[in-house]
Amino acid sequence: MEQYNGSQIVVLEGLEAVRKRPGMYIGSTGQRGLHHLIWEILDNSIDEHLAGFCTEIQITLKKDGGITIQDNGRGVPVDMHPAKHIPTVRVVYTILHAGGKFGAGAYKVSGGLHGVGASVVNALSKSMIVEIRRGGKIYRDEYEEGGKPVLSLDKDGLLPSVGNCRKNDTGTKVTFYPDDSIFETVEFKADTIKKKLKEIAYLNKNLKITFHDQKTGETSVYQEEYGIQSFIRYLNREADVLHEEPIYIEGVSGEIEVEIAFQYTAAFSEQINAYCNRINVVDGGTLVTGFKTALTRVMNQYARELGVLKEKDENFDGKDIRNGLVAIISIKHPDPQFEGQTKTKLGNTDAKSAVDEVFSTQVQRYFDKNVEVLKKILENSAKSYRARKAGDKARTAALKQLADVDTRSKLASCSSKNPSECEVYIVEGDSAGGTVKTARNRKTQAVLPLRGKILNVEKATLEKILLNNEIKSMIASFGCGIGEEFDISKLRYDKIIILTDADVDGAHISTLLLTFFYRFMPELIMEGKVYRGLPPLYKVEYETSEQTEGTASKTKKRTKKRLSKYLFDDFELEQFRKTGNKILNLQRYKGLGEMDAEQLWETTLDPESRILAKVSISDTVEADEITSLLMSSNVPPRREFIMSEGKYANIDL
Ligand code: 0RA
Repeated sequence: MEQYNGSQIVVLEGLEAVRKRPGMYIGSTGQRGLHHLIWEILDNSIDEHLAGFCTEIQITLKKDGGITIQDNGRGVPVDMHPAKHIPTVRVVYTILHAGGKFGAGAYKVSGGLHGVGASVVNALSKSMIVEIRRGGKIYRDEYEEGGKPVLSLDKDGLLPSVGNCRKNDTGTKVTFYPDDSIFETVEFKADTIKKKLKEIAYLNKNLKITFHDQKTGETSVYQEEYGIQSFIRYLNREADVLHEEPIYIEGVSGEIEVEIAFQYTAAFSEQINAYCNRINVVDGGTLVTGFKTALTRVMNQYARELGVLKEKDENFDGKDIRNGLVAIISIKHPDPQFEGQTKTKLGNTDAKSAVDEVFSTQVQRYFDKNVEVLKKILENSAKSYRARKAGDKARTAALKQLADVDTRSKLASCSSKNPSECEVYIVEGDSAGGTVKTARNRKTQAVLPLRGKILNVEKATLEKILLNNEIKSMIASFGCGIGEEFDISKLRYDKIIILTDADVDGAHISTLLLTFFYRFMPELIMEGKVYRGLPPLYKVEYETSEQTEGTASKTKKRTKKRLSKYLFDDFELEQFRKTGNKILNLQRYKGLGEMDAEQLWETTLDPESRILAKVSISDTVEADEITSLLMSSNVPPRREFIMSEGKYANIDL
């Protein structure tokens, strides 16, 4: 007993430290930190799944604000902990840094980033209840006010069993209530949880995850028989794929397990998402290098064998081979080293060789059986290779031509040469361009009219892209180059403002432009240089009822003034109709061209009164998804996006 009391005091001091500085352990005390608590507890159950003992996890969002995470693993051990002299379960939930790592070798693989342990969750909870089924018995332990044990132990210092169950009915059930004196909010968001569970299901093949929300009565089940293969299908659901089935590869090298799924699309881009122990290593690292090296080597070998590359040809560049590729790499590593400022890059050198070895041996097995798929991919690489070769020529040609008359003449430049005060309006159509030229402030506002639709860069080769007149004009007028030669410090303008009509076509043109920027000059968007101008849809001329009432009947005609107002969408018009003002004239602008110079200045150009929407990229994976959604030849979803997109001022590409 002496022993027990002594260690318990140290334990509570540890948990108290967590309560004093929660941010150090879970990042924040806002929404993010709050949900981090769930991921912590969930991680323990997933670790049990990775160890091969858990097939099902249930998450219940309770009516009373608590949350329960239940698994059918082996159940946390309840025996006497040899070093701490309290039941092991209490060690797991009350001693800092005990989770997962205790009992050396208990887990081969553990999520290294979240791994602050279940005791941190307990420390930040008003109440936690753990129920364990193990060896035909049910055990319970309860904690209050940041991890203080509630129940007494028996004479042997163990938890008494509270009931019986079938011997093979094992598992762990944890319920906790976050402490509202620590968190800014203690309301869990079902959508946040569901999004995470979906990703977990993709990364843990066959694991069945059930989510139940007691508040709405809703139940969702997440289970992916094909794991990351289904993830690829999901990412490519709107893309033009080159082969129907995603290619799936798995294998083990030493202690490292490797899984890769990939599929080629017609898009002019590559996307590789990497995970180590289910943690998204957004900055890649050794596992990505291993994959790229192996892919380039294997595909060049095949290209030679099949005669796609002739003896005199140079090898394909890695970029040629990855053109159109969408891939997920997921490895399990016993001792991951996460590097970089944000710990999102894998550093283990053995991960590189493991991925290389597994990928190259397994992918050859696949291609030997699926020669048609191999040929399609090689043909795609060859296309990119030729485009690149032609692109080099085209680039030189394009750069030369940029100095030539035609392209530059379309740009009506501004007189100031100070980029911090200059803006360029990219305007749809020559006629609107003409009006903008008249209306603008010549000192600071340049105008670049575009003729018709710009090229869909997602569908075109680099060669075509660089020969496209509209694109050449843009590159020339921005002054900062393109692709690898891009240099934002040379940008001639502080703002690039896209000005299109307020209709479906206008929205389409602006998304084509945004795709071009996103693919070839992404820094423009990331640095917040790109905006959309929002021209009004209506001009209403009216007289206020107030005025009419307050005017003597004789003088009425003379004092009655026509007022006018610009309305930006149908909603504003509806609101205006409710004011009861008498509408004398309502004009709907079908395009920018219908506005005269003065109107255009007031509504769209004057920095004092115009409305601009800044374009931003909040999440690259999402942006890639949206871009391929917008650019695919699958029309219905594209239309839907554009139509709703047009209404909002915030464009999160
Ligand atoms: C270590 C050893 C054993 C089980 C667990 C940890 C375990 C922990 C958690 C946390 C949530 N669910 C869990 N499931 C299992 C069992 C070792 C054995 O039975 O030999």
